Amino acid sequence: MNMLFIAGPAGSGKSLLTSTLSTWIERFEYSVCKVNLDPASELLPYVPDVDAKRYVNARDLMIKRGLGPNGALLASMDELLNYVVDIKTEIEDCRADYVLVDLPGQLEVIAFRLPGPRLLQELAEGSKAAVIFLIDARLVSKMYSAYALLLLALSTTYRLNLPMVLAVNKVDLVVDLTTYSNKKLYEKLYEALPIYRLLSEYGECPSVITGESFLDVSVSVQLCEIFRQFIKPPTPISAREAIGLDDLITEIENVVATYKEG
Ligand SMILES: Nc1nc2c(ncn2[C@@H]2O[C@H](COP(=O)(O)OP(=O)(O)OP(=O)(O)O)[C@@H](O)[C@H]2O)c(=O)[nH]1
Ligand SMILES: [Mg+2]
Repeated sequence: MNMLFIAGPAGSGKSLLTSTLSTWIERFEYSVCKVNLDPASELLPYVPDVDAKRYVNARDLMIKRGLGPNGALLASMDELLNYVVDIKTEIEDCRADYVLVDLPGQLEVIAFRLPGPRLLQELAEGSKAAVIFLIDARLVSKMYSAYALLLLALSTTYRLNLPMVLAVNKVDLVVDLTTYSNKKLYEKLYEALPIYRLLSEYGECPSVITGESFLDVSVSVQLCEIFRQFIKPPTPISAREAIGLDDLITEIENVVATYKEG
């Protein structure tokens, strides 16, 4: 069983990817279990096989405990930990080749507080697991925002302690996909999105950030070198147009195969 946690900032396309990727995987005769782990989700673009909202509903907690939306989500994740065995049993009962876990968009509750990483670790135990970290293509159209999102992705990996595949989603919004071919797409993205210049091996780090305004150029150069050591250029995808999903699965298979538990 491959357990893929779909993470990323709010609105990056996690739920739509859960839907599109499951349809795409099923076409290859593999079975998929779709898990909604967002207790605050309202409308989902797929029918979950396992739904955290059956156990904990953030909206109900808001009303019952007089909490605001953020506090209710934090409280929901604490509550969910009490049901981790039930959720895991439901997932195992799916007996699926792939489990796609759609996570809440508030990265704070997933990665930066105690219950999130614990919940994911317990669900992942015994499976081959990886995190797909989605970045909205429109948010990395400037070099400084590419830095910020890569730092966020790296810190999320450290907190979750799971292998990660980085994907830039919504590429349909930044490049014209009508003449789509893999090579052309990468060329266009290299021009359109600085994150590809930053992470590709063409051009040394100092030349890549020339002309950009940074708080500290030497730190930025060092960070660029660190990024290149740990992060491959992200897989470009469009959850809406079902583009790049074959490359995404290949990347996932690669990181899962090289990952050693513990
Ligand atoms: N054009 C385009 N729109 C997309 C793509 N992926 C997602 N969207 C849209 O982006 C919006 C947010 O998508 P969701 O799937 O709800 O994003 P999410 O990450 O699950 O959002 P939260 O759970 O609220 O954090 C929706 O309007 C989607 O239709 C894409 O590849 N291309
Ligand atoms: Mg969602």
